[in-house]
Amino acid sequence: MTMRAITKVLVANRGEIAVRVIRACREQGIASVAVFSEADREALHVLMADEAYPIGPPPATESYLVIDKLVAVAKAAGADAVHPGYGFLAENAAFAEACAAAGLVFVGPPPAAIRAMGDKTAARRIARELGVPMVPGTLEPVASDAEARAIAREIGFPLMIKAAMGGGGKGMRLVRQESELEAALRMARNEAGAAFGDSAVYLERYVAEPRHIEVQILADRHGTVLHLGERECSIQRRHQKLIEESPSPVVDAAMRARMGEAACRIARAAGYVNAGTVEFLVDPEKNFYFLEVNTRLQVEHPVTEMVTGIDLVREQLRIAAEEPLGYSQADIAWRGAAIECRINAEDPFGGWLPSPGTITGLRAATGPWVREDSGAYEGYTVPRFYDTLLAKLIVWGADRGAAIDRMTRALAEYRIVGIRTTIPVLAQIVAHEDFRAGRFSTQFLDRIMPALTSERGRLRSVAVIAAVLAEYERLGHRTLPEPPPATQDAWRLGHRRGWRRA
Ligand code: MV4
Repeated sequence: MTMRAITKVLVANRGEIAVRVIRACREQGIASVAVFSEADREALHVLMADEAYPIGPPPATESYLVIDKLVAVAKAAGADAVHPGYGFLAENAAFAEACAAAGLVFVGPPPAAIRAMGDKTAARRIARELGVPMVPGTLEPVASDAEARAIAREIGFPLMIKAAMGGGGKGMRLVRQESELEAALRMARNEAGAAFGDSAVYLERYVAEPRHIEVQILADRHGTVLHLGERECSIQRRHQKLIEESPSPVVDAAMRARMGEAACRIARAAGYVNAGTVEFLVDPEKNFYFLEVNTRLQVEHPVTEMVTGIDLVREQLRIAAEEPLGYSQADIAWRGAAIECRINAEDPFGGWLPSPGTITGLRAATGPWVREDSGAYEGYTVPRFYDTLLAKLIVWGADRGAAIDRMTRALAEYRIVGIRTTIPVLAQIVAHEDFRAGRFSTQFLDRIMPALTSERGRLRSVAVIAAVLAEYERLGHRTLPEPPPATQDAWRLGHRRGWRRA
């Protein structure tokens, strides 16, 4: 049945996703090869892989992004396939081609599909052809300011200018009125040129207060294309997602079927193979609009795995080996609810600045229906050269309320000492009544952040008062008869200094 045997995979990535791929390989009896920069000698993926090879200096442009080095290591190590993870070269058609040219199976879509979906206007033309709902706007990049002005008048204001080769919010501009158009076009073109080496931009009508909901698809080499339902990804800050979940609190079975069918039709028309994601905006009236296709495994893939029971990395490897999926849409069932929190090495109360450094204490949350996908361990030093994502905490519950309760418990258990992380702000978001009610859009975090920061200020004041009282007591004066009981804190040990709350 297997037409391209995969026995050894080079993992062209680092951090938690490299660990995730190595684990899937090990479960399939596939050997794994890690690569690492000089900053990643002690990284977890290096410790976990069967073999590991150095690929150069810390900057990714001199290591994880150098196609020739990765292909050379794969060949030298005797790998027969390459998994790109997400980020770095995952959506680089030239990398997929270089792998193929070297006789390596690229664990991802065909280069032509990567290239086609990289151009957002090409993806829009496919969606238009299929009659998939889409935000009104241009199907080609705008050629001139004069053309842009004429089209903008048809679309109406406010509107969005987007980079044709962009994605993830880079090179994007909101234009509220015609007088702003020219300057915004210039800025968007400059930004797009600098970021993507292509200054082409297109126009779309602005959708206010949207939700970001995406559909996971799987496609094999034998014509089976199916969807695994949606992920709700609206809880984000500056296009960095913080919390994702599946199912979305606003999507019912009928809407899931319609969005899933639209996603599968786009995948088929694009000649898509392997795992992919079709992004939609959803307006407050629950109308969905096609946005773009991500031709990679996503950070938030675990929530889909938790509700469908399907191991997406295993399926990616089987598809790459030219095996048929072996099941159909009717076999996909969704059970319960899953939530993922991204734990980043950032200080949410200090301007969200990166917080690299040594993790002197680490106790991850565990227990029933709790999953942790991490690249960290106690004693590990988080390098300053890469994305700040340290770990993902994923929980499952029989329903959304149970999943929220479980995430609340898991976040209270999680301890990271030595560096700042996003854990406290994640706990506050999960505790928010609007989050529990499912009442939020992509604007949610910007709206509630000031309150979160002042909460921190209040806790700081409490901590200062407590410190003063403790000192008063140490000097022999009586204050409180008993220490106050732990509330949110799931640990009551407190014997080791390092485990006490900061
Ligand atoms: C939009 C939009 C409103 N109207 N397009 C941002 C990332 C990129 N993939 C698409 N994005 C948006 N496109 C139209 N026509 C609002 C956003 C947007 C957004 C989308 C998803 C998640 C978070 C977001 C935050 C701000 C704006």
